[in-house]
Amino acid sequence: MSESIYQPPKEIVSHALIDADKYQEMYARSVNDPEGFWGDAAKRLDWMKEPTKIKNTSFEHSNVSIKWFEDGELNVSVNCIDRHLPDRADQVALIWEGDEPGNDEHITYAQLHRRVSRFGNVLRNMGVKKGDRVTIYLPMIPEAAYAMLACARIGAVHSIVFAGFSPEALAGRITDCKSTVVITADEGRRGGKTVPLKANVDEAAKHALGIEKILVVENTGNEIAMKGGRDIWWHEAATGVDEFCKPERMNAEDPLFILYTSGSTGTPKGVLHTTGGYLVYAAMTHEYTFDYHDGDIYWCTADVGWVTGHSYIIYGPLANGATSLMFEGVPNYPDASRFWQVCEKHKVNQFYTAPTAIRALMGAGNEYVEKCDLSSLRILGTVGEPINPEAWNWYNDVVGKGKCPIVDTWWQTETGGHLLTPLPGATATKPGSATKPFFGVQPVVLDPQSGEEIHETAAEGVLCIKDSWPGQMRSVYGDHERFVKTYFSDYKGYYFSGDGCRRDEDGYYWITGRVDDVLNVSGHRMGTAEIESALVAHNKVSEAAVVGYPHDVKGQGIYCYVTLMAGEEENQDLKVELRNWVRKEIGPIASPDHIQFAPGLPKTRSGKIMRRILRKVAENDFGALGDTSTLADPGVVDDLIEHRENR
Ligand code: 6R9
Repeated sequence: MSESIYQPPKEIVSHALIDADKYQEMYARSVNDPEGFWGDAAKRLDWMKEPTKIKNTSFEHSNVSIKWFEDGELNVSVNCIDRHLPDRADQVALIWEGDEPGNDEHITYAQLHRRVSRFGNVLRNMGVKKGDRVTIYLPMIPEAAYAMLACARIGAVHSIVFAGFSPEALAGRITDCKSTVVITADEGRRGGKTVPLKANVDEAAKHALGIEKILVVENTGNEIAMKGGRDIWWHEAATGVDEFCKPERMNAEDPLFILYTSGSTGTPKGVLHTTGGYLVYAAMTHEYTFDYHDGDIYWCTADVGWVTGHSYIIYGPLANGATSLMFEGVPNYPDASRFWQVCEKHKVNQFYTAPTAIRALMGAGNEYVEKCDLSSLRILGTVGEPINPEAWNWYNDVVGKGKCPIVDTWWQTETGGHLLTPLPGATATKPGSATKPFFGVQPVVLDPQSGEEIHETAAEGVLCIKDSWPGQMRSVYGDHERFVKTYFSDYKGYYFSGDGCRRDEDGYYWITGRVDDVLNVSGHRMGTAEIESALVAHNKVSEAAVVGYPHDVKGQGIYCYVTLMAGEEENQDLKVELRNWVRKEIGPIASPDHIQFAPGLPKTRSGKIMRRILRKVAENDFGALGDTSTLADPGVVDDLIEHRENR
C-alpha cells in the first residue's frame, strides 16, 4: 500500500510558530537539556515564587516519583485569568454556544474574572478549603468553567464526573475521593433532550458516603427536588457575594484535579494532576500543536468531563489568553451540519474533534459541510482513537479543502497533554499516523515479550515513554502503589502507555490500539472489567465476558457474552433488560451493542477466560481462532460460534 505524505502548506509554514528546523532544534534541546528547556518554558507562566528546581523525576520501579518545578508557587486561575487583564480585559475568553442554535454567550476575561471570583467565594463560604475535593457534575455550560477555575483559585481539587455517567458511577467517584461537596445543575441539555442531573445526584447521594452539600446551578429551570440543609441554589448563595476572591498560593506540586479513567482491572482510577507542570505543558502544547496566534478563535468539541476538555477547552487555551469555544450540544442536532454552522458563525480558526464524530458526519454526506462557509478554518485536529485513513482524507479534503493541516494528537488522561502530534508548520503528515513526539517526549517501542527496546527505526511493539514530561500524572489518588503497578511494573524503568504501536522507516508512530482489556468506544475509554462487573451484579447473571469488535462509527463496539443463573430463560426481553441495566449501572456510553447468551465460556484449565477466542468470535473471524487445545472444554467454542449475534 503506498502511503500519502502531506507537506505543511506554504501559507501555514510562513506564519507558523514552529517550522521544521525549529522543531528539530527545540526537540534536541528538550531531550538533551531538559532542565534548561523546561526552566525556560516555565517562564510562560506567572509565578508567585519562581521555581529554581526544575526536574526531579524517577521511573525506577522501587521509587517512582515525579516532581516538576517543585519549589515554585503559583495559582492556576491567576494564570488563566488575572494576568491577562491588563491587555485583554475586553477580549472574549469563552464563547459559549448552546444546544439550541441561536443561543450563545460571549464571556470576556474581565467577566470571567468576576464570575470565577464570585464562585470561589461561594465555595469558601460553604467551607471549602485548600486541598478539599469538590465533585463537579455539570453539563457544558459556562458555570462548568467557572467551577473548575474557582476550585483552582481557592486551592480545592476538582473531580469532574462526565454528566452522562449514571448515579452509580457518580457515587463511586464521590466516595473514592471523599468529596463532601458536589456541584451540579437542575438539568442538562443535549441534542434537544434534557438530562436529569440533580435527580441523578440525589440518587448517587443514597450510595455515596459523606456528601454534605450540593450546590445547584439553575439551568433549564424545570422543577426539581431540593433537600433542606443539604441543597443550595447557586443563585441564592451568590447573591451579594464579593467579586474579588484572593487566590490561594499553591506549590507547583499541589494537586489541581483528579479525573477518573478506566483501566484494564478494578474500579476507575483517580488520575491525579498537579499545578505547575500540568499548566506549563497544557499551555505549551495548546499553543504549538494548534499554532495558536493571538486573536484566533479556537474550538475543541470535547466535554469538560474528559481530559481533552480540561487541557484543551479550559486550562491550555486560557493560560495562553486565547478565545476558546465551549459547545453544549452534539454534532447532529438539529442536523448533521451543526459543527460546520458553528464554525461559520464564530469564524473558527482551529477545530479539534474526535474520529468517531468525523466518521458519523462523513456518513451523513458532504452537502452538510458544503453549504457552510468554512474559509476561517486553518488547523484541524483529532484525538481519542486511531483515525482511519478514509476519515482522515474526508476531513482533509471536504472539511479542510486540502489547505488545513491535520494534527492527529495521541495522548491520554494520564499524560495531561499531547505526547505524539504533528506541528502544523513543521511536520509532514501521513493519514492515520500521530507522527512525531512533542518536545521533551521520548517514545520507545518495546518488544512485548522480552521488554527490550527495539532500536531499529522500523519497529512494532508496545509504546512506552522513557523519561518524564511536566504534564504527566503524579499518582493514582489515594493509591500510589496502584500507580506504580499499572504504569511502571510491566516494563521496568519506562512509563507504559497500554497502547501498541508501529514505527515506520521515517520514524513516524502509528498507534495500533490498546494492548490491554480497555475498549475505546467513540473515543471513550471503558474497562471490559467494569462492564463485566455491572453485568454480574444483575441477579440473573452468573458470569460475563466483554470484548470489543471493529465498529464503523464508534471505532469499537461492545460485545457481551453472558452466562445466566441456572433456570433463567434466555430470551430477547432479558437482553433488553440487561442492556438497560448496564446503561443504568455505568451510563449510556457503556450500552452493549450485542449480548450473546453463552451457557459456557472458553476457559483454560486454570479457569482463565480466553478472551482472544471471544474476540475472534465477535469479529466473525472463525478461521483464526488459534490454539484451542488448552481449553478445559473445547466444545464450548462451537456453541459460541453457532449462537453468535449477527452484526
Ligand atoms: C486524550 C484521550 C487515551 C487512549 C490512548 C489511546 C487512545 C487517544 C489517540 C488514540 C490513536 C490518537 N487515543 N488519542 N489512539 N490515535 N490520536 O483520549 O485520553 O480518554 O485517557 O484515552 O485513547 O488508546 O491510550 P483518554
